[in-house]
Amino acid sequence: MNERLNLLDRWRLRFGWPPRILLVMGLCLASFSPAVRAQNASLAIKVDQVGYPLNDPKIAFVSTAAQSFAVRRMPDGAVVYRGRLTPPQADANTGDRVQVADFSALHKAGKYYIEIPGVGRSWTFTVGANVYDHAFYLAMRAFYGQRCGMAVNLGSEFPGYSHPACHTHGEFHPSSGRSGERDNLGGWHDAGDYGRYMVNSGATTGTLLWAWELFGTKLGSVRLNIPESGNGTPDILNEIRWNLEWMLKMQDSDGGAWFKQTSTHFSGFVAPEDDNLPSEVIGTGSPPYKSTCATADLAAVAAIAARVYRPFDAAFAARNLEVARRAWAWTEKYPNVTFKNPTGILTGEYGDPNCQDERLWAAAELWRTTGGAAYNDFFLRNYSGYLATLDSPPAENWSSLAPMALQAYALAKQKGSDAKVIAAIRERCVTAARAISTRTRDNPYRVSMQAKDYVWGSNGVAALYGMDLLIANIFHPDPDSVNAARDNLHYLLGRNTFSLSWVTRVGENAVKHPHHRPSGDGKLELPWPGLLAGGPNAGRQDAVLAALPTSLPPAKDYADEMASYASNEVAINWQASLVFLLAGELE
Ligand code: G3I
Ligand code: 9MR
Ligand code: ZN
Repeated sequence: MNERLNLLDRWRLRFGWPPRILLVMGLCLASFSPAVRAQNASLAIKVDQVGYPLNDPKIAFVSTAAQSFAVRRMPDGAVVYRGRLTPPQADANTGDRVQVADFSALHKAGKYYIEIPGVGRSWTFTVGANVYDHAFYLAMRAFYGQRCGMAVNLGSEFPGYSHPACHTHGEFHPSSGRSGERDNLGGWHDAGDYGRYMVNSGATTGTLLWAWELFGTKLGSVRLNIPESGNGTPDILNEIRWNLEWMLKMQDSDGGAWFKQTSTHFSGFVAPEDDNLPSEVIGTGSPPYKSTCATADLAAVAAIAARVYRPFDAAFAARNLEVARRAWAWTEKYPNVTFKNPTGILTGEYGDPNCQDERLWAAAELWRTTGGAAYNDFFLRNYSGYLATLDSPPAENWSSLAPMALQAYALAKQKGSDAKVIAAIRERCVTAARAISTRTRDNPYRVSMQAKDYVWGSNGVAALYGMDLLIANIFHPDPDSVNAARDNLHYLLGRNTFSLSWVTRVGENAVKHPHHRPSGDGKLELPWPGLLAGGPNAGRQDAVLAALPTSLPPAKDYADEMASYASNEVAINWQASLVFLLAGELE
């Protein structure tokens, strides 16, 4: 011992501190320096890990007893704001006792964290202009990563995140009424699996096209760094077209659309190019083989595309219109052919016993695009029973299209629309938005979510609340609606009981193990970027969730585990709702 000390002393005198000791000292010092302390952030402090716009309310939550907080600047740790926490409020959906740290008065742009004596520090966040730009870029570009049938490469930003063309071998399954080869290359992988499903594509593509129609002035110049970038068409429309082209190919010559194109069963957790199961065009199993929900969704989406793409590619727009009209005509002949998995098919069912709401949506979009009286008549004959669906978002937006149908009619500026009906729809949306924003303000975590909303894909429900609030804000501008919409975004980006950002690679503590085959094939350490995980699900339809303590309240029924497909899967429909919400929040 003595000898070692002497050695050390002699070394120190001659050469200074040995490198190993310097390293240890460095680490000790570093643990006090704000730059690295983020690793020790306390999950009891919940912030939006992306950030807060400069002049917006800025609120963090604390789920452990404390009195005061400080906001510190990165990287030097200087205190820029001090405040007191509000008394705790019990939150039934999480079981947490929640205190509020309000630092809305902080108006200086920068990167910060919150510190609470005796508790610790938060993840870092930004205050400033354009805080959501990069999150929007990643979330929209995530669709590019889901492309099927072509090689994908995220480039130098995410080296190694690439895959060769996948699912290139396709064929008609006997349930389609046809046989033989049919590749239908294209489209987006639906979710963590590699299937392509028309009805989920419908809500997704419609939502994204709406984001363009409503917020296009903010989106037009966003470059997504995709193969089509620079071709003269805005990138968001380039990306959407990849899926649209596949949807168009799913239409049979009689105008009807097959339901889905998937393997017979889910593949293992392999990379897309390693899934060699044939991609089957799947139908209902008996004449007319096509499904009304799929066909009506195609009609709606193609009708929107017909007006959106007109300035950029008139021929493509015209093709969409033709598809939409023929699809609509097919649904008139077959108003409710529903789909169930045929024998031997085990992939997602997207079961829906009623396609009337899909038809209502198609009618509204066709009316909005063409002004054809028959579409208006159909809408006016059928809309009234659906008004109540505007009060809160559906659990499954892929199966409940009535809200989009009604909103489409009220957004249309079509000569000959029924003004009273438009007024009634707008009134219902605005009244709902008032109730939702009041409830959101009173909720301890300031989310619009109610206990019933913690279902499969609940994060999509949170995003849909945001979407409805933003649409209501178009009908009747109201800062409360905009703030409540953003509160739901804050929830998704980390201001939640888990202090977790549910968008991969967005925020310091983002979801790491989504149910997503390309991320989980064992070749990559971190998941593909920009993807929204499903979220807490009190239905608990997988083994991971089923093993959680039964006493957990609904908003806690979540696990960041790959095996939890019922709470941690990514899916294009809730991804699209996130993109819409982010698009609405861009400055
Ligand atoms: O709405 C009811 C609710 O009232 C009830 O209390 C609750 C009880 O469990 O169930 C709720 O319905 C659930 C519904 O999701 C809405 O959350 C169903 O049980 C549940 O089975 C259904 O899950 C669907 C899931 O497929 C299983 O069919 C999801 O909506 C749907 O998004 C999901 O979609 C899958 C595809 O099949 C395959 N690809 C991946 C995709 C995403 O996970
Ligand atoms: O990976 C599948 C996911 O995309 C689906 O949403 C989910 C429910 O249909 O099913 C997943 O596949 C699981 C299958 O249903 C049961 N065996 C385990 C599979 C996941 O590894
Ligand atoms: Zn594929």
